[in-house]
Amino acid sequence: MTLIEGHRPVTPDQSIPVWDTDPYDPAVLADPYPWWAELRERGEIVYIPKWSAFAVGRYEVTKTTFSDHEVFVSSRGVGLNDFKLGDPWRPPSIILEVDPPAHTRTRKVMSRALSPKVAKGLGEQFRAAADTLVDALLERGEVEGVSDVAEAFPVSVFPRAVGMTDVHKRHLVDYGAIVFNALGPDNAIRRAAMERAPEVAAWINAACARDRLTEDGLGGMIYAAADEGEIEAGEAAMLVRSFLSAGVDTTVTGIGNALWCFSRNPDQWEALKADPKLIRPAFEEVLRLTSPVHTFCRTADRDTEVAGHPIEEGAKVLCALGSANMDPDKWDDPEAFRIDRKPMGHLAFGAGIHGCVGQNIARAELEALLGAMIERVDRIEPAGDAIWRPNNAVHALDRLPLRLIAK
Ligand code: HEM
Ligand code: OVM
Repeated sequence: MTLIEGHRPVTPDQSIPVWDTDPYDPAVLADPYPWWAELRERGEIVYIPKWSAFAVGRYEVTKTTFSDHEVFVSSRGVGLNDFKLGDPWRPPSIILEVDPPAHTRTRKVMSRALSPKVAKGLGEQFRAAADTLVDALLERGEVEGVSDVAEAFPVSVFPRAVGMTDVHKRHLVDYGAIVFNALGPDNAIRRAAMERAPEVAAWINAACARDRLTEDGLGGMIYAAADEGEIEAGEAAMLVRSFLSAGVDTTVTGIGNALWCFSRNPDQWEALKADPKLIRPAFEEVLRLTSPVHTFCRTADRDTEVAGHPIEEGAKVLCALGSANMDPDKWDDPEAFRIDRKPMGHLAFGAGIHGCVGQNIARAELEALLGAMIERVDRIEPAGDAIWRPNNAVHALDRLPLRLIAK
């Protein structure tokens, strides 16, 4: 058997179905729904020889495995590569890629900076920016949903919220895609991302320095925690890096996917215009149905069991969050986009101690944008085919031509 760096061959227990497939095949990544259905069909857990990894995709087992942080650790990486077997491409995140007690300390600082109260305050700025953007879009009528809306909005508000004084929009969007592609195996997609990584990562790392940030933004709050002695100055820079890793491409994807949902379900747009209270549940439904982050992995730190099947120490388990969000045993008519569903317990923001610490900010961005849109946009129509962009961990559009018709 060949040794792939960051992987080691595993002999799965006989009770575990072996599936000769590649979850990171570009065709699967571009349209993961049939693959997810087969994953759920095949069992509670499957073994994928191509990457010496296990995979789960039914709702209950995915949630349980993903949130069992004592056995299924994050410190060995939340991608396919085991940090114990090969060095990660960048210094690990000190919130995402650590376990308690290290995690508890950094998480506290990040939770404070991204609290509901902070998000509420930012919401007003977000809404003003959204009003301006939507007016400009309507002047044009035909727009490219990904670049003109999904990318344009977060880069117009998030760097300012962080307090960045110098904004390279392209690097900010691309860094997220690189970080998420790096979670996959050494395939063509990851290699293409890694080619651009040195230049983009160098810019990002430099942008995390204290003297590149204002005092009154999210970044300033992290450095204030360093002044208080809660964390080291070097750790502050690393936590700002986490904002820039997780805070842009995710919301870009969430917005793109929301526009895709509404442009393909005009009755749901009508329902949203008729009842602004549905904005929040509508975004949760977008997240459930499209899962912007489709996969994160965990590593078994000791011999254990998944749904009664033994697996050994060092086993990587690919947790298909997107699949859990489509499990018909959990969701009634899962393929339907219904903005009044209120999909409590969806896994698009993860679950457990690592559950998305930025979710209040993400919701505030979407609330501002959809709020501005329902006041101005009568119809959102497809103006061409939607094209998905394969990414090893993100389920995102590459292109979404749209026609926006003003009220
Ligand atoms: C964690 C998804 C927006 C910052 C996570 C996790 C998921 C996720 C699934 C769990 C990772 C794990 O358990 O291994 C999303 C989605 C977003 C979004 C779908 C938008 C729609 C944001 C934003 C920020 C952010 C806007 C920053 C402002 C983080 C951080 C973590 C995280 C720092 C690590 C938390 C920890 O390990 O304790 N996100 N995220 N995210 N997210 Fe988000
Ligand atoms: C980080 C981070 C957090 C969440 C997601 C992510 C893989 C990165 O702390 O760097 O993207």
